Amino acid sequence: IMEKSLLYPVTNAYREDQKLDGLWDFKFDPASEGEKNGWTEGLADPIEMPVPASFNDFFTDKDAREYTGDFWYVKKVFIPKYFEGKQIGLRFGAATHRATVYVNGQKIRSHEGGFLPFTADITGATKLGEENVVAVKINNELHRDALPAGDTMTLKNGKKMAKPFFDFYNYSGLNRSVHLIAIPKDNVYDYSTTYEVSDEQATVHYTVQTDAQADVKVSLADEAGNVVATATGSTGDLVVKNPTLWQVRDAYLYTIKIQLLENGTVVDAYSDEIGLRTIEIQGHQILVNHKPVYLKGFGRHEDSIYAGRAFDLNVERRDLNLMKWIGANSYRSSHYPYDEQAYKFADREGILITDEVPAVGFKMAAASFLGGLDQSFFDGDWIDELYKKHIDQVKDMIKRDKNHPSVLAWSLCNEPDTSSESAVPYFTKLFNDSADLDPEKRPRTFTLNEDDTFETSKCLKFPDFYLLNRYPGWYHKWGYEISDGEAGLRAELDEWKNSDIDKPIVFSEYGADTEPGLHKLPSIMWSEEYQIELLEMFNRVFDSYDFIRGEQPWNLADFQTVEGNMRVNGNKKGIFTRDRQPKAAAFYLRKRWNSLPLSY
Ligand code: GCB
Repeated sequence: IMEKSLLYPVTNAYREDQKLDGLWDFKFDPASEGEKNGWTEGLADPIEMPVPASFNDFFTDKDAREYTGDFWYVKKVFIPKYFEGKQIGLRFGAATHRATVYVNGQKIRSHEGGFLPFTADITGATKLGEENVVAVKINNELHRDALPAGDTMTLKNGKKMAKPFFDFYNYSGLNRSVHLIAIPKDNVYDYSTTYEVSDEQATVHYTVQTDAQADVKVSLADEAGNVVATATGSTGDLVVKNPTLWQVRDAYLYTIKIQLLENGTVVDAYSDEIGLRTIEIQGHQILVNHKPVYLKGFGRHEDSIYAGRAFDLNVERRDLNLMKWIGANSYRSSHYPYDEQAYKFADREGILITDEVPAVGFKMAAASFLGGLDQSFFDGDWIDELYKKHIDQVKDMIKRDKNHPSVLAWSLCNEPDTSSESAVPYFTKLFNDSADLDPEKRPRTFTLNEDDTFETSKCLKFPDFYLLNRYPGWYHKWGYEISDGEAGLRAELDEWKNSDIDKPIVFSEYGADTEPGLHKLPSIMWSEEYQIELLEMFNRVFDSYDFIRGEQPWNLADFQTVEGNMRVNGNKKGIFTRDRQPKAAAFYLRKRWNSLPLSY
């Protein structure tokens, strides 16, 4: 079910937003007996668990860290009397991967999808001016018909174990903030904007969504707070003379203020920061405000020590500073939509985001080192069920993130198996069903795995621009063979060049696992020297083709994965360590990126 409103919560004269972060009662429910045992109204002998956080890395015993199944969070929440007459909701930023919400023992709703927000309308279930018991049952199992895709197996000892078809740890829990919100019954539940810009004038075409029979007033103010345009009606235009445009790494934000009026009285208001800018693809160029942009940046993860996949403002602040220091202007929210606060940061810093839905693991063979099978993913009998969840999450991602100036494009999948014909109907549906979701019609794409080449992929007609994930020098043609890796890469790119396709290509993944502090002359794989040599090789290639319009090495920082013989305490392809300190490659990239012009 598509969420009706995904507006970020605010407090103003009409709306209330209280964060319910802090300690919650927590308990594992391996036999799924929570409801039967009355856990909807409170837990006996709970563990105190921080929110937002993944539960995993707090534990010192492995059964708890690896726990797969149902688990519960419970908190007593005081709901003030002055919420009377309002629509009251609990908004979960992310519950990994599926959740059911109860208030005072009453089931309110369920939600599937661990990386997007949902709101439980608890208006009818709450006692005002009293403490209410909020209980959330979460399940973190992985399935082939769910996003991200994987299996859940049962060990001989009866314990369940998650088997991801993807390369990041299955960190679970309430990974983002929980908000108690109260909004007027007659409210603005969504809005959107599209833009036309020139140096002399910008026009914001807006649409406001409301069910109320109310008048709509909209205004736009500059950063100094001066109102520069006003309009009335649920759709209309805001015209700005001599606008300050939102530019890459030179952001400027206007505040849009939407008011609902009934009989001349304001009944609801919502304000948000927007950027005046356009995004287009023209031939093999990516254009922002009609000018070419070359992407420099990273694939990333929401991942840090102690709290796993929890959104952490401190880590995000540090990551943004590292990206600015190194000369980056963009990133991909690999492999799931990040916390909304990340997009607000990027809006403010002029960073471009390729926003990715958690459609990852849609390829059995690529996950073979993780235990995958060698069959075409899209031949599976799980596909219809998976598609429903996939398109649902595409809808919610676009709905949630469409108003951020930082969002450049939508990535609808990471490394799907598109070299078999069975992918074609799936991707035809996916691209048809998502065509009209974004009022700005930003480019849509997905990443092409190593096996999905110019020759083998059956789905090259779908993306507006291409994201290539390529690992010569690491997963094949590694070490001293890297020169053959370079030759192979050039051979593929020559095929793109000689084809009649004229669209931008962005390298969205390439890299080498690197143990910080390991030095070797001459280089050897895993050394800091080898990581630089691999980047140099790719950069030589990028500089030889003008349709390559961006480079985003894998990954900004080292991150946690499942344990296995391919991973030494996680994926070490970070340019920075997991605690966000530079490897030698960071200084190399900084030099290159700070010398490349924006339009390179
Ligand atoms: C990929 C995946 C990414 C992995 C990376 C790697 O192709 O998209 O999730 O972490 O390769 O390092 O193997």
